[in-house]
Amino acid sequence: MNFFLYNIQYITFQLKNLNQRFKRIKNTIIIINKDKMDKDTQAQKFKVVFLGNQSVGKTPIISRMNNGNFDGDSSPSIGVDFCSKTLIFNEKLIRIQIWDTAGQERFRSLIPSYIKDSSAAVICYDITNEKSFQDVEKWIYMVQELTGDQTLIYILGNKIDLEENRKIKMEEAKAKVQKFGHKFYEVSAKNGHNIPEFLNQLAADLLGNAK
Ligand SMILES: Nc1nc2c(ncn2[C@@H]2O[C@H](COP(=O)(O)OP(=O)(O)OP(=O)(O)O)[C@@H](O)[C@H]2O)c(=O)[nH]1
Ligand SMILES: [Mg+2]
Repeated sequence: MNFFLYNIQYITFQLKNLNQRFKRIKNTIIIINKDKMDKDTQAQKFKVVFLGNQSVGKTPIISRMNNGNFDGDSSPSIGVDFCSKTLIFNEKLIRIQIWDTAGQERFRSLIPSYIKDSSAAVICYDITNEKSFQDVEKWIYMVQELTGDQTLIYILGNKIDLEENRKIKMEEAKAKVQKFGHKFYEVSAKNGHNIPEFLNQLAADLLGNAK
């Protein structure tokens, strides 16, 4: 038995222990240290693409999801970046490949091929920036044109730590998003608000959709 399988058995054992002790391990995410993962993991893999106008905070949201940090000095993305996150959800191993696209217009032509390939698209806007919210609709149409109903779509309103500068009311955003039937979260990459909840939902939906 190789080292990786041994690790999984050990983790499963620990999960069962936790289950007995806290009786609430189901539907919670446990992050696995990526360095300890074998490359030939049995994890189910899903591609997720992040979309949205420039400066809405896509890269900081991804960093917060990935390593729990916030870098206040992040610079605009160039092209498309990639990272991978492995986690356990409901005792299942899941690997999410995250594509971080650049919001600047000059990189737009790169984006469609990443959308076509993805199980989920996360469309972000900035609650302090009206244009970024208006453009959410364009992003939704772009995904739908390319994939029909094949791709799960999530809408994230970022920067809710800047409540005093809010331009988009939560009710307004909810109404618009519900019209399209997508899931919606207000988050903050800066203080981490609602990021675990979003990640939990994403993992549940991806596994729920997996055949
Ligand atoms: N206060 C606050 N600032 C944030 C938050 N998320 C991002 N920012 C800031 O918003 C600015 C823009 O962030 P970027 O990383 O350029 O956003 P992006 O969407 O990745 O932009 P592109 O890569 O150009 O598409 C940076 O100064 C971030 O520090 C947040 O949750 N709260
Ligand atoms: Mg970026």
